[in-house]
Amino acid sequence: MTGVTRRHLLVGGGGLLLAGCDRITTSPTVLDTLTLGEAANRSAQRWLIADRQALAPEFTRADLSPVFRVNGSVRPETAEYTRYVTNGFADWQLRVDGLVAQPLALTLPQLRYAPSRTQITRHDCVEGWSAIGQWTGVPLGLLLRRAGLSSHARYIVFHCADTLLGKPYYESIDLVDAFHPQTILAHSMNGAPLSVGHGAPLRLRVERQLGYKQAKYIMRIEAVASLAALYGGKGGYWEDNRGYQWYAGI
Ligand SMILES: Nc1nc2c(c(=O)[nH]1)N[C@H]1C(S)=C(S)[C@@H](COP(=O)(O)O)O[C@H]1N2
Ligand SMILES: [Mo]
Repeated sequence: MTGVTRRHLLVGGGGLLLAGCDRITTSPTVLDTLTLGEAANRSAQRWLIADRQALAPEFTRADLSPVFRVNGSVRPETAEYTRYVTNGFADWQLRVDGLVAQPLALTLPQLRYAPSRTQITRHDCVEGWSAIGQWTGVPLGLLLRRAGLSSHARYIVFHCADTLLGKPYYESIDLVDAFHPQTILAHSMNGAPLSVGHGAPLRLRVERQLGYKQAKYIMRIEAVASLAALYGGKGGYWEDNRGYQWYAGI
């Protein structure tokens, strides 16, 4: 896919709006007919979009935390997941479906050999701890483009292998975060395959958000137009059950 199409996907209508905004605010005749409120709204929107696309800070190997806590689920307890662990995820496949032209089923070797990004970032958990780790994985945007994301899709949902207090763990992000350059499906941490504790075989890194959005044990990725029909309807396990914010930006 070309850079132009990618950019279009990244900024969507926002890019068009910003172009129009520049023209409008430099034209005195049009400025006269605008209320102050409308101009202020456009300006605020410009800053909001720019802010969502900014990169999270990246660190060096010297900054890696000697201990990176394992938190939440440490090992999904289903028979299916136990079988995956026993055979080294040889028959595991990531499904990508929902509002896509071409649903995908990808093996771990396919994901490992796909183009990848490595980043050293700080993970911030709402419970009050942070840790710096190195993550390697496939940019989510790349997979979504390969699957032919529909123009009706608004959210990307991550279905996980584990349950907490009997409820399935899931999370979701919007397309700005899905196509953010640091949003990857990590298969490796600190240069080694992801451990079970940290979410083997695949976990999300969405670096502009808090720890609970970093879904571990991803089994299926679903593109949807609305979050309302999924589980509690609020877009994630913590959002449904604990009232956490859906957008956990940092
Ligand atoms: N599937 C799944 N993903 C999850 C969790 C979980 O319990 N299950 N916990 C979340 C929380 S609250 C945090 S802080 C991080 C912890 O990641 P870590 O175990 O690699 O430190 O994973 C997040 N992703
Ligand atoms: Mo967390």
